[in-house]
Amino acid sequence: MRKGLVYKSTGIWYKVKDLNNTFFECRIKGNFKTKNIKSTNPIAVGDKVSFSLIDEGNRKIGIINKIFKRDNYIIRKSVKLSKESHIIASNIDQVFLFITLNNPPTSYNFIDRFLVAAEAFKIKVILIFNKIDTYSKNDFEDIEKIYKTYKSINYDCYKISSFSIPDIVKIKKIMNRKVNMFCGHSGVGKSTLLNSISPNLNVKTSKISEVNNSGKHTTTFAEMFDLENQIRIIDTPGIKGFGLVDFDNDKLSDYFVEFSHLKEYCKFKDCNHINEPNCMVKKKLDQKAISASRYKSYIDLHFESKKYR
Ligand SMILES: Nc1nc2c(ncn2[C@@H]2O[C@H](COP(=O)(O)OP(=O)(O)OP(=O)(O)O)[C@@H](O)[C@H]2O)c(=O)[nH]1
Ligand SMILES: [Mg+2]
Ligand SMILES: [Zn+2]
Repeated sequence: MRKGLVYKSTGIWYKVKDLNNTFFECRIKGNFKTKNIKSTNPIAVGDKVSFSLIDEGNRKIGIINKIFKRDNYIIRKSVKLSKESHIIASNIDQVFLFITLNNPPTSYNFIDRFLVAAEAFKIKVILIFNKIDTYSKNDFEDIEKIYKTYKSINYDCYKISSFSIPDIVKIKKIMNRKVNMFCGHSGVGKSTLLNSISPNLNVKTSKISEVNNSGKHTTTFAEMFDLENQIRIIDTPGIKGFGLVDFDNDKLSDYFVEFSHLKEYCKFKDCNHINEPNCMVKKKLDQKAISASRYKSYIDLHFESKKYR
């Protein structure tokens, strides 16, 4: 029996590195199930597993027989009503959420959904405003607005170009000795930044479509890479929608970090911050101390989770 870490999963085979740094191609038995989590993929990148080797023709492959408990994971549904959920990666130290203004567009709603999913596991999210070299003066003002929304509620935010050496050096520094995950829509530049950080990887990238400013889903499977300084990066396929999975509506306001400490000043302990009198969140919203876009995302998610559960 060997222990290993999953570097890539196609749903059919898994690339697993054992404790001696040897990679094995692994499979799972048909009846393999993970407890309590309904996901389309029983095993995800970042999972710690054990496996035994068997002969297949003239080579050895692994059969995964156990998955160790996940510290955390990022899970999503592709569409709101879907029952199928997908674990993108597990056992992550921090996530880099890539945001672009219009090449492709990234909405507040998408960002906030992602932040809620990560906050549910207290996974640190770093917001990367990429492609800063492409913006006009007006674009830049718009991106500055989004940047300030998140900077002011204490998320780490960086405005970068994936082609700027000082930016690459800066980002690489905060990745040292960590498992870093790249997320965002297709075409935001996740694989490009990975190549900039580690040019010998030569990961595939492609231009976004000029017709509709959207990416071409170039990366098709999440994959982890080992870099110098014990940096691990998980590059992931672009995601369109981010449907929340298994989240507790009562906890939603805790996952909006700037709301969570206001709750104790609301009149009602179980205040939903919607129609209740003497609600501190609403008061701060009126005073513009809470951003309207964040509150709108909160309302959207609140009613969505009530409706679909
Ligand atoms: N000008 C400019 N272009 C960039 C930057 N980052 C990425 N790009 C370009 O954006 C396009 C898409 O980049 P990818 O790295 O393939 O995007 P991705 O996020 O990996 O996309 P998927 O794999 O489809 O999810 C490529 O043409 C890159 O050259 C940047 O900072 N500035
Ligand atoms: Mg990619
Ligand atoms: Zn309230």
